Amino acid sequence: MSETIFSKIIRREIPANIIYEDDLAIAFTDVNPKAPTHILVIPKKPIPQLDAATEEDQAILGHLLLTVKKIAAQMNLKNGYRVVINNGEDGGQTVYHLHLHILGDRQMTWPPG
Ligand code: DGP
Repeated sequence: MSETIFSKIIRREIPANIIYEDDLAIAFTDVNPKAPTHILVIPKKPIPQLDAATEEDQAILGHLLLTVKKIAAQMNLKNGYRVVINNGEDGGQTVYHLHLHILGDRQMTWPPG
């Protein structure tokens, strides 16, 4: 399994603005925000990317989406928000620990760049 900067955030070895945590997931603000609200939701299990998830991870993947919804309510994103998973090189993934971006508090455009 992979070891990235996000594993260090989970272990509190480097600082992060952690806004949510439970047994399976943790969420913190993105260090390089692309919207006024930009949060990363990650599993504590270091799944490197969506492509590496297996049937065994089904409950974790579902949990991550429900956690997104909970955090959106916590952050008062009443007008909507965007959820993004960058997978692999063409997807623009830079940190190989699965993460869901929550972007909010501005109007998103489509298609994304
Ligand atoms: P992605 O391109 O989908 O792999 O996004 C990785 C995101 O992680 C990127 O938006 C910046 C963020 N990031 C990278 N290193 C750190 C860090 O040390 N702390 C925090 N809070 N965010 C980080």
